[in-house]
Amino acid sequence: MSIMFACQSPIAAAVLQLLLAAVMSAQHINVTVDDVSVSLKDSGSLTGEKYTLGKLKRLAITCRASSSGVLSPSSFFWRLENSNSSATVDARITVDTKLADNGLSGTSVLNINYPVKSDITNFVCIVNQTASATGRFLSAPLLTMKVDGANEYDVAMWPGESVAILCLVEGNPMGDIRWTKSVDPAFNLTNNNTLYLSSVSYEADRGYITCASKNRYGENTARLFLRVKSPLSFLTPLVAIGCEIVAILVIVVVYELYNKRRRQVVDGDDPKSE
Ligand SMILES: *[C@@H]1O[C@H](CO)[C@@H](O)[C@H](O)[C@H]1NC(C)=O
Ligand SMILES: *[C@@H]1O[C@H](CO)[C@@H](O)[C@H](O)[C@H]1NC(C)=O
Ligand SMILES: *[C@@H]1O[C@H](CO)[C@@H](O)[C@H](O)[C@H]1NC(C)=O
Ligand SMILES: *[C@@H]1O[C@H](CO)[C@@H](O)[C@H](O)[C@H]1NC(C)=O
Ligand SMILES: CC(=O)N[C@H]1CO[C@H](CO)[C@@H](O)[C@@H]1O
Repeated sequence: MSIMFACQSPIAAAVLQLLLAAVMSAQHINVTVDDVSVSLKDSGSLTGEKYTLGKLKRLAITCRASSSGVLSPSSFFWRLENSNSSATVDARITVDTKLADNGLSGTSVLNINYPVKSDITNFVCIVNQTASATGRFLSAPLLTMKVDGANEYDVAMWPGESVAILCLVEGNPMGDIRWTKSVDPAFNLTNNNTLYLSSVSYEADRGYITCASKNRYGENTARLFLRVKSPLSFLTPLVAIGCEIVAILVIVVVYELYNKRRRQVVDGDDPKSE
């Protein structure tokens, strides 16, 4: 009966078709998202590690949806994982959605200009609230070493002191943590983000401390130099002060001898004449 009605009235037929399309698109949406891998560039520092994503001017995550019904640009919605608001609230992020001529499929590209560390998260593409897929900004781990909350590349310590070195890892996926000491190849601590060294010594601890992390997108390391002072190093300033005292004494004695000699010449060999 409805088919008959549709055939008799073109307007009614069009309405029916749209309703049907809406129902079908809700049932048959197929979303795929391209994984994008990001390789991080070392900014070139020697000690300590600074990683910048800045060399990548733009990152694109693509969400493809196909449907048995009609899609529109507003069918696509992007958000960050753990957030309900649109990803495009961030001015660096734009979305470019293109639909096929028949409206049955579409591609929505999320563009991130000048990616920053906080972009290392999952972006979620939702199509008409019925299908969603996660576009992952995947990266090799980023590492930062901290001592007492500060980024450190060089830590000076006296023998006997203790230190807790924290290695922060950011990555997607996360990655492991491995610690090494340049002075002790047998040293092995894994999967603990804190390296605690109690009562450090010049022989056993002075050198580079490195933390490394690897995932399937790559490996990065961060290191700091643990400058344990030599137990004898307090002597150095004492020796320097001693040398200065000797030098001053020598100058004073030489000057006195010279003066005495000059007076002897002037006064005619009579030092008691003062
Ligand atoms: C639906 O998604 C699958 C991957 O899950 C893909 O292989 C297939 O080509 C997609 N179908 C269409 C019509 O795009
Ligand atoms: C997102 O919205 C849902 C309900 O719509 C709410 O339960 C949830 O707490 C919200 N999450 C965030 C991170 O705002
Ligand atoms: C370090 O220890 C872990 C387990 O604790 C082990 O899997 C790994 O092979 C060890 N590495 C070295 C170099 O000894
Ligand atoms: C990590 O190392 C710290 C300091 O040595 C230690 O107190 C802690 O128990 C370790 N944690 C794990 C999970 O091994
Ligand atoms: C909930 C939601 O996002 N619905 C959208 C589904 O797609 C139509 C266009 O086809 C949009 O107008 C709706 O806003």
